[in-house]
Amino acid sequence: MHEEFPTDEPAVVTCGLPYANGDLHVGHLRTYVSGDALSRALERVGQDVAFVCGSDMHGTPIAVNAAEEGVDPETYAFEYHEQYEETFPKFNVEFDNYGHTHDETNTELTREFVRSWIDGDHVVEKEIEVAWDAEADQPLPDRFVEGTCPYCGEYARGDECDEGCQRHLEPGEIEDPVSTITGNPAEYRTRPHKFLRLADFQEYLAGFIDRLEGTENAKNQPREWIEGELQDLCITRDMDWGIDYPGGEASETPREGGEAAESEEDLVLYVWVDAPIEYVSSTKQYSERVGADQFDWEAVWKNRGTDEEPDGGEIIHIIGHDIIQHHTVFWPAMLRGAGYNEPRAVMACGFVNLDGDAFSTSRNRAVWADDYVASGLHPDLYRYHIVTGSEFVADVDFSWDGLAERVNSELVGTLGNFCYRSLLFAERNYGGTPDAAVSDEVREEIEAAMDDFRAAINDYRVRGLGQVPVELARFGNEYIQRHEPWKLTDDDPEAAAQVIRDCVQISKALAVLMEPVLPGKAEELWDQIGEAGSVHDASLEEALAAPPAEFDEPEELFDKLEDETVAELNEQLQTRIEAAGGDEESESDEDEADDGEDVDVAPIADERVSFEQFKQLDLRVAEVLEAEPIEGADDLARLVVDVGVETRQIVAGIKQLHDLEELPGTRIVVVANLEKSELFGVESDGMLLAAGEEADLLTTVGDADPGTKVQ
Ligand code: B3M
Ligand code: ZN
Repeated sequence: MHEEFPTDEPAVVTCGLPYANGDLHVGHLRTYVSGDALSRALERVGQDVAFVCGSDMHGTPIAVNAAEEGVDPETYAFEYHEQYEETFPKFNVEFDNYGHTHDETNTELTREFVRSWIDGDHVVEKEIEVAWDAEADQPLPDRFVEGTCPYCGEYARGDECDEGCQRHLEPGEIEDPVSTITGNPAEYRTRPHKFLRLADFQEYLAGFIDRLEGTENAKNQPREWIEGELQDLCITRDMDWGIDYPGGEASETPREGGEAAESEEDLVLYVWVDAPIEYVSSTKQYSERVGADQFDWEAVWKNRGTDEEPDGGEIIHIIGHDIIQHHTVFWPAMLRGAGYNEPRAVMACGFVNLDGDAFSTSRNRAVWADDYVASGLHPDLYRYHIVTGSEFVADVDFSWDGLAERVNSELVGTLGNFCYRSLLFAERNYGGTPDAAVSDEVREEIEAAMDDFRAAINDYRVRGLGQVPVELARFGNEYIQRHEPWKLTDDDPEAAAQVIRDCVQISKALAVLMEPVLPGKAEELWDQIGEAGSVHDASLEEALAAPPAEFDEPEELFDKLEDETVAELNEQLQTRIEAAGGDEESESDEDEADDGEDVDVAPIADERVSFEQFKQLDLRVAEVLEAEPIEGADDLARLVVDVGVETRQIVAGIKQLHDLEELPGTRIVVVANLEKSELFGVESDGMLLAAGEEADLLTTVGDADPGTKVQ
């Protein structure tokens, strides 16, 4: 349906807006680094692209924290906003525009959106029961109340069930509400509120979700919500902090029953109204700064075509997987209701763990952005570690040890090593690039890497962007080893020159290919080859263009991360966690729920089974050959696996938990002698083993062949 990138239309890449609500840690930076890498990659292939974001200034997360600190929310939010603005570039995250939701552009545009919905008759007013704190004599919007999720029974706060089913919760929905202000059980009061009638967009959304590109979780998870009954979305809150509801004429019209409308002055818009609109506002600010002839925000966002043939650019949202519903249900409806274009893609990533466990900001169990900066390590090392550490949709682990391992083997050992040995040899023997033509083999290898790079963009695989250059460098090392040019310089100088010419070309290609994930290091390499200008302005095709004939002696691109450094960094982290150890219970910031805290571990079953009983299970290593979603089923996927003696079809509830396209080739463990069953009309002949709610697949550490018995 969508054309491949690069397209002729301008594109916008956005990242979920950080709440201006506390220090950033390296876990928070995952989406921003991913967005930065993707937008750089799009630029490399010639896509006109703007990378925009901004701070989320409103909402109860900020109001609650500001109140706790005894400052007004505006002062509080601005402090963090400024801090974020300074932090992102330290990780080479270079937004074209970084605004915030409280600025004039966003305030104006948000009001315009809401007025369009009112004009389009998509807004209704209703009296609803909202949680109320009698002692504090105030309403309890969103984070001011906590209780039980009515859908899954988990502990939930205000407007989202972030520790359970991740659903958005409407005001009044939370069960057994307790005020976070006084700790008292909340009461209910009736208040008038405004609602966006999402049901008006049901049919539209059903079509939208079929067109949507991006990651599997973002494309699949919303289906059940869209196909179910769409509740009206409450778009106002009883609060002071936020953008005022733009009642206008509507406020003067009497409501049903003839009674005059209550003043709308006290109502502000729900934070999830003005927050995504900042994506548009930030793009608009960018256009205003550089001029519409250079980047036209309206060409991306505004639909000037027809419903059948909409006209607009490519909108790509990068978010954490806890806010999929907001971006695939509410946001497209909001855009549609205001005559704006829909997102082309939503990419939802997993969380970041620290050394195998959740980050915990209240326990200071975190590597803060500032800690990383203070370590003196190059930002690109972090970028590479986080981008390639796992599939984008899966959780990824950050640890100093993990970082060192990846840096030392892949960046120092493979990428840096190849470039250094090639360029040093070239400079010493030829003063730069030897005069020879690139061999067919090497040209084809570079072309294949360029194809992989384009495919990674079009498949929304940010991880691939980091893997492609390292793979090419691996080839380079193998190539240089195979030809041993140092043995050829005397006996066959022409052959030696040819090999080194190839290696310099690979180095140049590497600079171009690594720019999205390793932009700082790519620039250094570009300089080393004697290239003028910035690799940031180079197109992907430059990978095959001739390098300069002369360059200076190179330096090592990456330094080994020494054991002592890693030990020191680990120790610092440990000391801090221990120092903060006392206040494990203190729950003061919104990240706590995102961070998940410790997992509840079920007690071990009392009843023992005999070894004989265990042996009745025929557990086998299997290799996934195919994996595809089962149409119409929310969670099920159909796998074809090789169990050594034969291939089997297995149905598993992993559709939303894994990127199915990535599974073929994975070794798993299956119960091979389970009774056959039928799920959703598809026969399942076996069962795969997976751990926990996230269905973490069991695999083998070594290379046991398919069919090997697990015992
Ligand atoms: N500020 C942060 C979150 O819920 C929230 C994102 C807004 S994106 C428009 O992850
Ligand atoms: Zn829930």
